[in-house]
Amino acid sequence: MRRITDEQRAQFREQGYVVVPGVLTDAQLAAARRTVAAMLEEEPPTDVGFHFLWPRFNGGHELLDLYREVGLGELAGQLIRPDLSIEEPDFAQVATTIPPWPHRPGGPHVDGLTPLAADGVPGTFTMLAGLWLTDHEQLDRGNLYVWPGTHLGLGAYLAEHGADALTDLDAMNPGPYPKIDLGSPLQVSGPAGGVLFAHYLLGHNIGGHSGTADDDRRETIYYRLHANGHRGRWREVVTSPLLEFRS
Ligand SMILES: O=C(O)CCC(=O)C(=O)O
Ligand SMILES: [Fe+2]
Repeated sequence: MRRITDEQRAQFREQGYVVVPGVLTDAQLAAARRTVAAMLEEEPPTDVGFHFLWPRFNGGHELLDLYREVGLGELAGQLIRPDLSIEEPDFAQVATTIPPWPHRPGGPHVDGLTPLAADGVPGTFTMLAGLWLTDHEQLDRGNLYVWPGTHLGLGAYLAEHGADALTDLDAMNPGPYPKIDLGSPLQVSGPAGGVLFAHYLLGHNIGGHSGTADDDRRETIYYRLHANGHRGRWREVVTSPLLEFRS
């Protein structure tokens, strides 16, 4: 079982994200790539650019088996308070980017708002976990853009305006993300087999892929993770962004 270091926990708290390298073994990586290839055969991309699949687990799925084998819940659990645990997810996102797709995001977004659920409750969660099935060592290979520290800025904005301001899509247009001081974005990078953990409130967006048609597509498997009890305290969590996290 990999351990998250104090430095990695501090980076997550301050910057809103951390990359933990070497989480998948070569065998797990190869098996996950075969699973994704089979899923993409069923629903192939029709063009360059991003292509997402949203498999639901319904109690059993190869991507749920992968989550369990990798110990992703336990690993993410080392970022949150010891009295909390990570609930098993019931769906994943297979995120691929087919080159060549020159693209730079104009700004960040926050997940779970477009569309809003019928009850108007935003689809908040504790953190995003992204398993990198392809190399992210070079930039512009489909690497995610993040705006470091914006989890704290968005939390402060919501503390001032009230948690329900998260659903004010006019004020959050175009992201959805409010007009707070964003600083400069960066592309997250590292070798295949690593995991990116990102705070729910962290501003982020999909990046371009400047490879040629002969280059590998980018492949990431995202799981949206909730600490137990998250849905009952989402208003507190989004106005106090480190509430669920371990120091
Ligand atoms: O393409 C990615 O890596 C991220 C996509 C994303 O942010 C989303 O689907 O919410
Ligand atoms: Fe997103």
